[in-house]
Amino acid sequence: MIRMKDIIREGHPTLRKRSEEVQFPLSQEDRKLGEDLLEYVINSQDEEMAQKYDLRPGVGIAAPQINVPKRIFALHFDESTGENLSMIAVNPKIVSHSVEKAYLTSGEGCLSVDRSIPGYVPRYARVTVKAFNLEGEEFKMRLKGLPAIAFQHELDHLNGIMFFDHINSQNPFAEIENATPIKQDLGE
Ligand code: 4LI
Ligand code: NI
Repeated sequence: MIRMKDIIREGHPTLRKRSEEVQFPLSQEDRKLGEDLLEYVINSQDEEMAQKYDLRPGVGIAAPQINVPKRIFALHFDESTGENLSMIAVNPKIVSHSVEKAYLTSGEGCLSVDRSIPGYVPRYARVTVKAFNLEGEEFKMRLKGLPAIAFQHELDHLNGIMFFDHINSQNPFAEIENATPIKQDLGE
């Protein structure tokens, strides 16, 4: 089971590396990695589990965040987030995206960042993505809203990019052209 002590924090060099593609068929180890990542996000959203094991809540976590530089991440949204999506994405990619952008009005948080970094993080409003599941089957889907933002946040981790790299350093709350603000209440 992944705990907060297993999650590396900003400043660790692995968070700045490009992670390696995963080869199929998946090794037992890679399969376990994917399952553990999904288990973390599910448990972290369960108040009892989160308290008991001191897990910070998240909707996404990527393998490099536990110091494994492989192209795998997990996302989980349940009814309480107003979405219903759970995935383990292996070798994920964005195949196309909207011109329109979107951003969370409350900014973004990251399990590898222990401080709150204010500012708008511009993302594509809609993305069409492709990835493989643990069985090695390719899937394709269209995402919008928070799932689209989270997918881009986690894909960035596989490329050594942190969310704050995207924040306007002159003015963190500068208006973003052609963007929809997303007011998201999570956690209740
Ligand atoms: C409890 C139970 C307010 C502040 C609002 C909590 C279940 C911030 C938002 C959650 C913010 C759940 C989240 C992300 C933000 C803020 C991630 C709470 C889990 C809110 C997820 C990857 C950015 C994703 C919306 C600095 C660890 N998650 N909030 N950003 N929630 N959560 N991100 N932003 N301001 N990060 O953090 O999983 S994309 Cl679901
Ligand atoms: Ni993150």
